[in-house]
Amino acid sequence: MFPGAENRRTKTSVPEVPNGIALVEDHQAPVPTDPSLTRLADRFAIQPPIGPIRPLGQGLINDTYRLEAGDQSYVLQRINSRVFPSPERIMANLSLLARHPDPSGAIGPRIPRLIPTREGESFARDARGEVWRLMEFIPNAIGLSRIHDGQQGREVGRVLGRFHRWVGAMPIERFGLSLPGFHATPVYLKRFLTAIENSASAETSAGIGPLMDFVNERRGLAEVLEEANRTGRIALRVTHGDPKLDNILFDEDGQRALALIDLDTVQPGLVQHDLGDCLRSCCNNRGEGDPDPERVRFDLGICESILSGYGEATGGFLTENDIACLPDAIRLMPFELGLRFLTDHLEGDRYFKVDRPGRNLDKARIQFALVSDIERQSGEIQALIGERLTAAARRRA
Ligand code: GN1
Ligand code: MG
Repeated sequence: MFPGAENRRTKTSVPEVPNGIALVEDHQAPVPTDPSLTRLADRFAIQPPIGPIRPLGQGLINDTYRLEAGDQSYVLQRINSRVFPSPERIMANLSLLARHPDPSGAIGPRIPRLIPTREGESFARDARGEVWRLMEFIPNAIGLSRIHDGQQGREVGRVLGRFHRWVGAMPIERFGLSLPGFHATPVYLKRFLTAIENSASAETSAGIGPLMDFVNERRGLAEVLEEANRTGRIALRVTHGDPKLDNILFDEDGQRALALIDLDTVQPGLVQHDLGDCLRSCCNNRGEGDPDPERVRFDLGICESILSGYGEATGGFLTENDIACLPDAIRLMPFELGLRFLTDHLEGDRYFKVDRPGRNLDKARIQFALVSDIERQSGEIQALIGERLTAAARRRA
């Protein structure tokens, strides 16, 4: 068991719940269902009567609800149109996944099934033009608020590896860009520099100075993956885009990873983004929302277990160049997310949902602290990659 993971079910302040992604809302008094939500849900091909509809999860972009209808549970979601320019493209990518079931049934992890509208469309628009879709709620599954032991870490690695192998066999040219520039770190860097220029000096001085220095010292990092792709060292592949821990569902014992959810950002990208992002999320065992950057650690034990699960599931899938870019990717993803949180703070919290002013700033500090801890342990991380991935790739080759 990893340090700090004791008493997993009793000590966590937010309990793990089915499809749970930490359902804080479940512990509040039930809120009467908004009738407009019920009318929306009724446009999809489900068995009435439609029961209660409650907020679900902690996503930072879309609005997500759980609803009961007939004897089934569903996930109703409004896609944030300020973030995703073309819901049609998301849906087209999702139908490509649905049309390429894994022939052996053993490789592809489960993904939520889409429920069409009564007219057979994959989504519905409300009166304001907002896009809504309905998915199955995967039963008997839980979300974990943290990784507690090596078994869970290996499962995370395996499920991501199985996903990559599965989508890796699909024709990448048929996947559209559902979120263009999603991991274009140099563009995020430019936008950050502009936001700094535009923000009032009082705000810039209020604790932002050291963060600006932190970013300035690492400007070169922003380019590394794009450069490796531009020069042909690493290729685009179909990626998940957002494989953070919240988006991996486990069985009720927390022993096996069953499903990958939140597939809006499935698109051509770099597997390094996915691996880096998954490690960024899972190896920071205090979570993105911890208030204290001093306590942030990149947990090597979790990293090792995830890499070993990924290596087992993928064997020789990654090339030696792919693997050589991973240490940079592991530093890059928390750097990128920190930049995104900080920029959003400077721009007035317009992108990520926040529960209070200053939240994005605190979250940026946590991501940057993670970058620093990764840098402190770069030798060990490099060694783990060698043991768990390079060796596996050579055995397969
Ligand atoms: C956002 O909405 P959600 O919570 O699935 C974001 C990810 C970040 C993540 C950090 C489309 O994901 O890139 O890594 O927050 N998604 C988008 O928690 O920007
Ligand atoms: Mg997401």
